[in-house]
Amino acid sequence: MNKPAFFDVYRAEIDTALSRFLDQTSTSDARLTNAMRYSLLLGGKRIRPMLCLATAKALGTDSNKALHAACSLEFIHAYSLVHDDLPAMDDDALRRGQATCHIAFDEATAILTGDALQTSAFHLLTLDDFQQSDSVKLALVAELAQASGGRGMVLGQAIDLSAVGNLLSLEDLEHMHQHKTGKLIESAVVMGALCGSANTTSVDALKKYAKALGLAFQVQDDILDVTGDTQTIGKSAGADKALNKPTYVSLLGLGGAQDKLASLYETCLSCLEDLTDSDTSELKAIAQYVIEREH
Ligand code: GRG
Repeated sequence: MNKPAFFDVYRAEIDTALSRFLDQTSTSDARLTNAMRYSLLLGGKRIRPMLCLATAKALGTDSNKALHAACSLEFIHAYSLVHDDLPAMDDDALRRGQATCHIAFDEATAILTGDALQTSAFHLLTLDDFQQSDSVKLALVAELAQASGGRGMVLGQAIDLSAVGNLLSLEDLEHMHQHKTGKLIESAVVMGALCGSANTTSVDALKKYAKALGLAFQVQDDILDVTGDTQTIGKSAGADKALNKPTYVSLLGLGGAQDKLASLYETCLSCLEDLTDSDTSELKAIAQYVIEREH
C-alpha cells in the first residue's frame, strides 16, 4: 500500500526525538551506546509511537506534548526485539533487514543493550523537558510498566516460549498475543490518551480499537511469515514454521487468517465511530496500514 503522507512527518519527528532521548539517557560506554543506537534507530516502522501521537492528536493535543511517551514505547519495543532475537529465545540472525544485535556486536552486549533501552524508556518519561504534570508522568510510567512487564509483554513472551511445539487452542493463542504484542499496542493508545486528557468514554472506545488493532497486527505478522520473502519482511521468512510455532495460519489456514484480519479491521473502524468529537482519520489510516503492510 501507499504510505499516507503523515507517516513520513511523524517518522522524522520520532527519529529526531529518539536520537535526542538516547543522548539524554544513555551511557558513557561507546560500545554499548553504539549497540543501543544500532538497535533503536536503524529501520523499523515506528507503529507504536505513531499510534501514540495520532491518538493524542485525535484528542486535540499537540504531538510535542506526547513525544516522550511515544518514544518510550519505541525504546521498550527495541529492547524486546533485541532480547527476542537472542540465542536463548528465538535465535534469529536477521532483524529489520540487518544483522541482529548479538550478531553485529556480541551476546553480552545485546543483553546489556536490551536492559539499557528498557530502563531508558522509563528515564525519558521523567525528564524535565517533558511538558506534562508529575501526575500524568506517573500514570505513564505505571501504564508502560504494566504493559511491558510480567503482566504484559514479558508474560506473553513466557507463554510463547512454553508453547513451542505444543498444540494451542485459538483462545490460548489469542491470550498469548494479547500480551506479547497487544499490550504495548494498547498502551500506545492509552498513553496518547493520557497525554491528551481523554474522557472515559473515549478511552474505552480507543482501548477496544487498540485491542483489535494489536491482534490484527499479529495476524498479519503470521500471514507474512508464510506469504512474505525474507528480503521484503526484513527477518527470516518461515521462521515460525521452522520453530513449529502455533500461529493464526497454522490454526485457521491462510484463508481463515485473512478472514480474521478483515473482521478485526472492521472492528477497528467501528470502535472509532464512537469517537464522534474527534478526527480519527490518522487512526483509521494506521489500521489500514497494519492490515496491508508487507513487512
Ligand atoms: C523478549 C521480553 C521480550 C519480549 C519479546 C514483542 C516480542 C516480545 C517479540 C517480537 C517477536 C515478534 C516478531 C513478534 C511478532 C510481532 C512483532 C512485535 C513484530 C515486530 O514489530 P514491528 O513489525 O517491528 O512493529 P519494527 O521493526 O517495524 O519496529
